[in-house]
Formats: sequence, structure tokens, C-alpha cells
Amino acid sequence: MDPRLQDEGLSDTYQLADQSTLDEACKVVSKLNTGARALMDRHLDVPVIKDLFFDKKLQAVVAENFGTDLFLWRSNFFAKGEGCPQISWHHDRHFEDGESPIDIYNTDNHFSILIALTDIDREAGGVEYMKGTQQRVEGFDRDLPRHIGDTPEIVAGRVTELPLKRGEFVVFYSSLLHRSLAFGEGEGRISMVGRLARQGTRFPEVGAQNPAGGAQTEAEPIAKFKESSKIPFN
Ligand SMILES: O=C(O)CCC(=O)C(=O)O
Ligand SMILES: [Fe+2]
Repeated sequence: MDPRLQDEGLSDTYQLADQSTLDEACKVVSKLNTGARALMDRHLDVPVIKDLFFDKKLQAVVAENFGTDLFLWRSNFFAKGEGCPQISWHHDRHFEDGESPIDIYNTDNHFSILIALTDIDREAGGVEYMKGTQQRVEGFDRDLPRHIGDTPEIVAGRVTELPLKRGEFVVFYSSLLHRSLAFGEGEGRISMVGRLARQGTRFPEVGAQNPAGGAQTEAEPIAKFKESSKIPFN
């Protein structure tokens, strides 16, 4: 087990074994991004995107830390350039299992992958996470809306920058709180994300609310899940 993953909820940074397709992946993504075509789940029809998730090193890191009975149910990419706002603090645990309410501290079934297709430093709309928030933090109530704008005081000391170089990736427990900053300056940046769940985990009928429930989450969009987006990961 990666010690940083255990402590902080997010792994060390690793390098993709095959970096020869990064240019092509960036080209494809830039085209999709400027067109009107949906950006989500293009692992289904764009081989160069799909292949990223089957990189040898990525596969090895995931297998070692999360096991070998996983499926990919969502991919997405985030191309940031001039004028792109922040993506505020959130977690990636969109559901638990079927209609079961989300159990934030269950680290057994939902995992996230973040791949840098370009360098992603602070100025380029870099990623930050709150160390250890996959576990209970005393005094920090996780009954929160899915996205929160301000950094709660009690976890402010946990905020950690995650600069990534092109071709690097991390894996993390999906309940870990993370965000990406507004684009500042320089060349654009592109990340590719993947969401994994353990085989046997079922989609809810319409989507699951965050634990906060009620008025706090009513305004949140309920994610749509498609069986057709699922592919075996390992
Ligand atoms: O901006 C990024 O690269 C990551 C975004 C993210 O974490 C997400 O939307 O789930
Ligand atoms: Fe995320």
C-alpha cells in the first residue's frame, strides 16, 4: 500500500509507463473541447483516451492499492485556459451502492484517477486537496453540499497543493475533498479523470444525495448514470 495514500488519502505521483500518446491525447481533447460534443465518457469511443486508463503503470498502481475487481464508470477531462474559473471543493463519491446513502468514510468501493496530459501547476489552474479527509476529522462535519466554496477553518491546515507534470498521475479515495483553482496564466492545461467502483456496486436509479440531504442538497444536480458507460477496468 502506498503510504501517502494511507495517510493522506491520495497517492504519490507516478508516471505513465507509456507517454508516447500524450500529444495525440491532447490534440483529441482540444478538438472535443472546442466543439459542441460532450466531453464526458469519451473512453467509450476514443481509443487514445481509453488507452490512458490501461497504461501499465496506472494499472499496477490501482491493482496494488485498490484491487483487481474494478470497473470504470466515468471519464472526463478538464481543459483550463484563459477565463476558466475554479472548481470548488468537492468529493467524487457520487453514489454508494444502489439506493444506499453515501457513506463518506467507506474507503472500499469508490476510487478516483487524475492524469496530467500537460503540466498542471498552480498558475494553470492547479489541483489542491485536503489531506486525510477520506477519514473522520474530529470537529469537521462532512454533512456538506457536494460543492463548497470556502475552506472550512477546521481543515484549512490540511490544504495541500498537487502540482503535476505532464504524464504524471495520482489515485485517491473518491471521498477525499479536492478542488482546482481558477486559471491564472501561461499555457492551458488538461487533466483526464477516471472514476472507478468495485464490481458489484450498483448505480442508483436517479442519483444519490450527499449526506447533508434536505434543503442543502436540493439545489445540487443529481448525477445521471449510464450502464453503457461502464467498462471493466481490471
Ligand atoms: O480540475 C481538475 O483537473 C479536476 C477536477 C475534478 O476534480 C472533478 O471535477 O472531479
Ligand atoms: Fe473531482
